[in-house]
Amino acid sequence: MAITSKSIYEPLTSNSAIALATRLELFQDSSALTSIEIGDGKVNLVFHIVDQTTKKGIIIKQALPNAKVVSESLPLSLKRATIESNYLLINGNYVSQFVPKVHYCDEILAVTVMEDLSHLQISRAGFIEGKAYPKLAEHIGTSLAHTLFYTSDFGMEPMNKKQLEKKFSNPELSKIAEDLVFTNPFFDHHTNRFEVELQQDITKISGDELLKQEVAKLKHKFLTQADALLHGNLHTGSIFASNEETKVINPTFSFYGPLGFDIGIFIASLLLNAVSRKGESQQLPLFDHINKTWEVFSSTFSELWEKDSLEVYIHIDGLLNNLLAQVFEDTIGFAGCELIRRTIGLADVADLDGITNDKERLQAKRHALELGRHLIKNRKVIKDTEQIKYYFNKTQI
Ligand code: SR1
Repeated sequence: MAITSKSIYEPLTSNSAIALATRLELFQDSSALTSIEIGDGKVNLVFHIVDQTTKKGIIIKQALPNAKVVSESLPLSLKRATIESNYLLINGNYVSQFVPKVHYCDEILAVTVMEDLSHLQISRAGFIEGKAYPKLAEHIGTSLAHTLFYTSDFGMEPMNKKQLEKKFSNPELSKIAEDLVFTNPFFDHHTNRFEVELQQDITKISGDELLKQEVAKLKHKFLTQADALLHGNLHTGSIFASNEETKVINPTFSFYGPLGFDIGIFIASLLLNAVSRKGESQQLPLFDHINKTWEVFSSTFSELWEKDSLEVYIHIDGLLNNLLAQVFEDTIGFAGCELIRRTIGLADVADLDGITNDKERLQAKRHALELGRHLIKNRKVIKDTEQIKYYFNKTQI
């Protein structure tokens, strides 16, 4: 569809968003279109365009310039919109059922026009409400296995993979993760945010040299190990779901990184919800999700390895098992870092900060911090997801 892009960037308005939807001929009749801006107004503009006759909708997402997060010194480039579009387009080739359909993208306008997912709910909110999402783990495990396999050297010609890696170079957004996931929470950094009652728990973390040595190793993997195309921010706030459907969104942090990072962030999200729940019966469904996610990921990745691997060494005994064992170890370590940073770092999660009872909230946060420490330090001896539950129970405050 030949749509002449603007020659310069300009923020959309509700009217110009409707005009864009009209030019794209995404609706039979544009006369009944309405547009509501539903974004945060700081980092992105998000327009929900609906045909009031058919009730059909689309989303138009536009990156805002000079969006600043973490500190004024770290502006986010408009390129993040292109990273997002390209991740969704690539995943549309591998697992179209698990990403929103992209109708149009425009690099100059920093715009992605995509499928309306209003019939789904952000899974973090659903988990907090106690929803089960019976198919979520299978969907995420399947999605990750395909994306990570087919964008790695195992499933993509190394020359092509190196080209794709360059296309997904995302230094500003990667820097945010380097700082917020792997650095600031382990030092007394001004961006950390926590209740004063947790000061002793935080001093225990920043004073734990052995812990920081292990976090440094995980950070180095994050910085240097360009295994496959990651979503880069796969927490439950980036996943729309229902009992039947799962759609991964907001891949603005996408880049080439270690195979275990996305899985670790997702598992940490499930654990953060589990620590917020009282009683084993409430917590068990999250461990079922964790078990299922790893089971589906590892079995699907193994099937793709046997079916489509380009690597001549694939039939060497033990290579795949060794790789999956290392990915699992890294997954546990990354999950531990995410547990700590979501508890005391800049970017909190509603699972914990939505607990209104002060005593219960602090108890859940102490549990998350202790569990995070134990997962990082014991990741080499944790050999299956059942052992995650052992450390969860061991660190229950
Ligand atoms: C202000 S950006 C901070 C965090 O929010 C996003 O969800 C990413 O996880 C990032 O670390």
